[in-house]
Amino acid sequence: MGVVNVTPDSFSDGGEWLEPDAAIAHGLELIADGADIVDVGGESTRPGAVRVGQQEELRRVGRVIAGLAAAGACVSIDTMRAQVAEAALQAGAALVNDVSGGLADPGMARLIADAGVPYVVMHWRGHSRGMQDRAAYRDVVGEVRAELRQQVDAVVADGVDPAQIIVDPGVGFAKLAGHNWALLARLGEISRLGGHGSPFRVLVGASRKSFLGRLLAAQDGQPRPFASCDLATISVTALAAAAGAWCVRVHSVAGNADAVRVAARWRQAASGDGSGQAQAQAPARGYGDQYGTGEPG
Ligand code: PMM
Repeated sequence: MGVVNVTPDSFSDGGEWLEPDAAIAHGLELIADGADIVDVGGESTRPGAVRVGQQEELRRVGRVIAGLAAAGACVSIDTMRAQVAEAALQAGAALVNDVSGGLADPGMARLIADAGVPYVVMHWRGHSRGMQDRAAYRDVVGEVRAELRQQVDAVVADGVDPAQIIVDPGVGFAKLAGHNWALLARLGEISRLGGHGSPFRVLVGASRKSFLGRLLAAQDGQPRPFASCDLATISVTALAAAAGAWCVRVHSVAGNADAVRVAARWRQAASGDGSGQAQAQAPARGYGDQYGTGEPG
């Protein structure tokens, strides 16, 4: 999944794709680089971000989604608002990526239930402003699993088909670096929340996030700038994909698409392909099928 943030203030690409034609061209570039899905967002969720108004969010994403969908791209809308998701689906989006996992807008689950589209439910403890104050856990994997399960239960109770749900541990959302690493290292447990036909497909959004820059800090302690964290992102992608993640959300696609293909071949070999002859499968498309559907990842 390649990212197009149509925002002035996103962490790594804020301001770059505010102009619709530039955003559309960038989305098509991500597809050409190997993305199966382009995730379009009009509201930054970086720690401390202030919310954007609904009309402005709609204005930012509308033309971009319509342009990408018309060009044949599989588009996801990154929004917490049901009305933005609805307009995006009308404009041609095929998937809704809700970082609040149904908690920010009580109308979201009903919309998803009616639309019958894939729905990303991310672990979330509240809006970006003040979010890091909530990064307190005694057992981060256990608590994230329990809270994510509650979010899933709530949207299913509102009519969402469990088979359409993709879960996401919410890397960097009310999490400190150690929390992120613990969740990444135990992705299999995130997929197995119990109930509703679990295991769920898992999406991971670690791309260029600050815990990578902090890991790779210089000797003087200066975190590595996000623009130099793409190789670290690719490493996370390889490990997450090898662990069975369905999808990774990334800003720069080419190296990550290669990593997904390597991981797919790795998994194939691990699952008993003893021939030693098979080639790595050509397309990244359709990868990530551990949890069942064969939809694009
Ligand atoms: N992270 C960001 C935005 N949307 N969606 C999902 N499902 N998971 C994430 O981890 C996620 C997301 C923030 O990243 P950016 O502003 O750097 O693109």
